[in-house]
Amino acid sequence: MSTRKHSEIIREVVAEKAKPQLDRPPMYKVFLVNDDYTPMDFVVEVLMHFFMLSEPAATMIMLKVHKYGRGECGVYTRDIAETKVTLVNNYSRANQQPLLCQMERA
Ligand code: TYC
Repeated sequence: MSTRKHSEIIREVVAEKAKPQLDRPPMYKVFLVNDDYTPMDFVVEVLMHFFMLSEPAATMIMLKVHKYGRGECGVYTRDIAETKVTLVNNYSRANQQPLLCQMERA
């Protein structure tokens, strides 16, 4: 064994391995899926309430979903995206609507 102190060696190893915590967190896209049943007004209301969008912005996203099948509502960190998905799906079910909100890695 060398003469170096055990604590010195440990400090060196930890310093080598510890990655500076500078990475940005992974981001997730939250989007709505089209269906034939949910009223357009309900979707606009959801977009305004849960995604803090103005009525014109919410209407544009709703129409995009209606036309193309799905549309992005926002990009968030994982916890926030999961919370929005859960709140929107719970709210939709509580109001007897099949509106589907999903998330995926951005
Ligand atoms: N397609 C629905 C209708 O015609 C409207 C709608 C838009 C539903 C977006 C879901 O995510 C959705 N009433």
